[in-house]
Parts: sequence; C-alpha cells; structure tokens
Amino acid sequence: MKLNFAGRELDLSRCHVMGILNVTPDSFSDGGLFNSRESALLRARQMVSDGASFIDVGGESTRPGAAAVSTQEELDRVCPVVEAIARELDAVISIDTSNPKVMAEAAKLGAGLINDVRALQREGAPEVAAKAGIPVCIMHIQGEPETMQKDPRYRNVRRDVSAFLVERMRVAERAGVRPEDIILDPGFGFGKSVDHNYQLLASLEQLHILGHPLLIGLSRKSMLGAVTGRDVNERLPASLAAATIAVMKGASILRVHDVRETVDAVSIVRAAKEAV
Ligand code: 7PM
Repeated sequence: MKLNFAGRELDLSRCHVMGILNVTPDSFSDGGLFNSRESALLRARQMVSDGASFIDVGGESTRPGAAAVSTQEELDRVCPVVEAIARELDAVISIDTSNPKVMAEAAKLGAGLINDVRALQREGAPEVAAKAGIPVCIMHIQGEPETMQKDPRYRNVRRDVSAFLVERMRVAERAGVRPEDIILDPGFGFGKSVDHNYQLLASLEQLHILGHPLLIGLSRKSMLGAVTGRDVNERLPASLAAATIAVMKGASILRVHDVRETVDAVSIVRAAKEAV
C-alpha cells in the first residue's frame, strides 16, 4: 500500500510516526514555546532525527473555546514553517487546517498531506484538496471544535463514525480527490465521551474494512487522563500503550507529541509481527 505524498513515497502497510508541530501561540502542550520560525524548525529537525516520517504543521488551535484565526494570521504562522521544512528536511509535511486557502498555499510550498479535522466541510475545501493533488486525511468530528465536547451522543458510535467517513469520502471523491489518496481517522476526542473513545479504540479493525489507511491521534489526550488520572504532561506511558494498541490494530500513521518514544513502541510491534 504505497502512497505518494508530493513526491515522497511511503509504504503505508507499515506504521509511520507523525510529529505534531503547533505554530499557535496557545498550543496546549507546547505552551507556545515553538512559535518563531527558527524554534519550529529546530523542533521539526529533532522530530525527523527521532524518526518521524511526517511533520503535522498546525496554525489554528482546535482546542475547545480557542479563538478563531483569520486566514491571514494562519497563513503568516504556517507558510514560513512549511517552506523551511520543505527546503531542509526529509519528511512529509502535513498541513493541519480546515481553511481551503491555507491548504492551497501550503500545497504550493511543498506540503504532502492535508489533515483537516473538519473533514473538508468548509466551503470549497473538497475542490481545493482535489486540485492540490496530494493525499487527504478525513477525520470524524461531531459538531464544531468549540462545542463538540458538550454531551456528545451517538446511536451507535462505531457505525455513526463509519457512516460519516463514508459520506465525507464520497464528497471528496465527487470533487475529484482520488480514492487512493484518502486516509481515514476516527477523530479521538472530537465530539466523543470517554466511553465513545474506548469503544472506537477497541474496534479500530472495523474501520479498516473501509480499505483506506488509518491515521490515529491519541497522544496525551484526555481519554488517557480519564483512566490514569494523569495530567496532560504525565501521559507518555498511557500514550505509548494507546499507540501500541493502534499499531496492532493496523494503524498506518500515529500523530504524536513524543516521536522518539513512539518510534520505539512501533518498532517492537513490527519486530513481533515479523517474527516467525
Ligand atoms: C485541543 C483539542 C487541543 C484537541 C488539541 C487537540 C487530531 C488531529 C488533533 C487527531 C488528526 C490533539 C488535538 N487531533 N488530526 N488534530 N487526528 N488527523 O490532542 O486525532 O492533538 S488536535
């Protein structure tokens, strides 16, 4: 299962690690430390040398209650970083945005993947993604980031998430996104209770039958805090356990804060899978 990310081919039958690079002033676990272009680049270099195949560059906080960001502000945050990483580093740049203008600009500057937590629901997004001609991650979300955690409800969370993803895939394909370029993500924490999240994690295999690679984001999420009682910066062991489960259930890309540690966990799963 090979995918072409703006000229970089990756075999997604193996699991790859995506490092999170927040370029927002209010990023929840980087504390806004990596804001300037230089510090973002420093962090990206470290993640690539730690084994990240992807760097997920995000300039709009998806944190519930975070202020909306203007297109210009998001472009100003993200473009210099995308450009610098594309010039210097051997990694696929993933652009974490819902804004079609940002998608288009980032693709021009060398981004190889569109990661839209709103599943291309913004006006014009499916068409821009198609025109960019790079793979797209379609993530499940219920509601809008501002309000999604207020009493999320499902008839059947596994079926509802699948149905949503199938519907958004159809929209993307109708706009011209190639089916082979679609990556799916159940969207842990995006309009889901703790129980919903664990039900989805327990049945990740079921999403696999849709036939697309899976991208999974569990790193430091509150569903891990809910079980361990740990604060966000104390969730590495729980994150690694969750990552291990996801790889064992067939995830192709893990979106994480702690690249080096996750690469180790992935390598153990691979060694055990390949042993005869
Ligand atoms: C507040 C709420 C802060 C949520 C940060 C988050 C995912 C993603 C994010 C994911 C994909 C976080 C999230 N999570 N993109 N972006 N999948 N594709 O905890 O699970 O990092 S932001």
